[in-house]
Amino acid sequence: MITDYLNIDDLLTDEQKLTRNSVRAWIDKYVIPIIDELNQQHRSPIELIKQMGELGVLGSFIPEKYGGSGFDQITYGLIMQELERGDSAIRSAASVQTSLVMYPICEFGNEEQRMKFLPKLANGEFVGAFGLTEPNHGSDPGSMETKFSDEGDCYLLNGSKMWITNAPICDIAVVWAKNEQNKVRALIVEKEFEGFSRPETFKKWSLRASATGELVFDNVKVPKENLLPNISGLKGPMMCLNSARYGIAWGVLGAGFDCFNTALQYSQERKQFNKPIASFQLTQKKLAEMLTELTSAQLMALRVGQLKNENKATPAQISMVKRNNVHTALKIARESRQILGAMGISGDFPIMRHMMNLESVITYEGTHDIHLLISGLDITGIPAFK
Ligand code: TGC
Ligand code: FAD
Repeated sequence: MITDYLNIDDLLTDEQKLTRNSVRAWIDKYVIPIIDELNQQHRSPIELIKQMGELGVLGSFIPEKYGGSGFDQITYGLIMQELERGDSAIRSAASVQTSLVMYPICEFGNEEQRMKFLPKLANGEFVGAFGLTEPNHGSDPGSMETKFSDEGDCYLLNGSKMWITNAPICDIAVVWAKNEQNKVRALIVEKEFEGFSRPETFKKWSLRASATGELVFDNVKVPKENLLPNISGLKGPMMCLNSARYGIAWGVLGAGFDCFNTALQYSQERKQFNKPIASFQLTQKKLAEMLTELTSAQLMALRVGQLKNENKATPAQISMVKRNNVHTALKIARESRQILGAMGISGDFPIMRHMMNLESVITYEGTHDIHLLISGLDITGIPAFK
């Protein structure tokens, strides 16, 4: 098994390695044995989310006084890498909870909101969701139609969100909606609020172990204390996305290395024409290129992690690493599947499952092309979105 060709471990602290190894062991013990079956059954493992709370991987960079683990950004990345080696659905659940629900409450909320919600999100008692995408607005969230009005004693919320991770199982959702002044704000919507429903989206061929759904708001009365006071404008959800996109850049390394190592081992054992298929130059070319690309992706993730720890990572740098690393992992999943021949499509190996998951990962948190345009804007100074 090769996971560290350039001795990147030498650049990590003992605490970072210890945390990574404990998440690795948890994935081996509790996720790997059941993950194919969960995917075959299209079942999301809420019990694993609770266990992740106990393990301390929900809110890993949130301060300890709110129930988080207070880890640095590289540790957060390493955790995401190990979770996604298990399955993108497991990483997704932790990404959403940490970067898209706990982070905005911590960063944009007041102290009462932090104390009320963060400890329960950290220990897995509460599951959170993040509502930005709508049926008519995905890449262009600034045109969202979901809106709320001030009714004096509460806000009245109307609209809907689509393709929302954890929607059917969430206890609370951080929902981005426009107020009467057309400003994007965030409301915490709790599952028992009247008029709030969360239908599940079925028939997915990707992220089958993740509960995806809609958030529908039909005249939902939201108490005024559930508005996040310290953020206004589209930069709010975008700041959350910076954190989640960064985590994805690490996460997909886990899926990519799992595919690579499965293909490596299979190619050493499988014989055709009386020789292991690993002895053919064409197979070696595939393996050598895969490891080179994965190692480059690892270094990019590490460098952006260092910049994030220093509060210097720019949104465009994060877009570049998200785009590059997801694309790399997806290419590696496809190449690895080829190496296994027919066995590559079997649930006895993880490759096809990772490949199907990565088809979502390359679309959510900003599509492959949207991230290219973000890089294009950063390089040229000219926006090409509109
Ligand atoms: P634009 O005019 O460029 O920006 C509006 C305001 O936002 C600010 N901003 C950012 N701030 C911080 N970080 C960023 N990355 C930012 N990007 C933009 C910007 O400075 C501006 O601020 P201000 O103060 O001047 O108003 O906005 P635009 O309408 O032209 O859109 C730009 C675009 C296309 C880049 C952006 O909207 C985009 O990235 N679209 C992709 C949407 C997306 O990523 N959606 C993800 C939904 S959540 C999800 O997928 C979760 S999956 C979870 C899982 O299961 O793991
Ligand atoms: P569209 O925006 O309609 O894009 C369709 C195509 O057009 C893409 O190829 C895109 O690159 C291209 N395109 C769009 N605009 C341009 C342009 N200006 N120039 C060139 N090409 C362009 N969202 C949430 O808010 N919360 C979640 O928890 C969440 N979880 C998700 C889970 C899953 C499994 C999936 C699949 C999605 C999830 N999403 C979530 C939604 C996700 O963020 C969106 O799907 C994504 O942002 C793209 O939006 P869209 O699907 O509407 O595609």
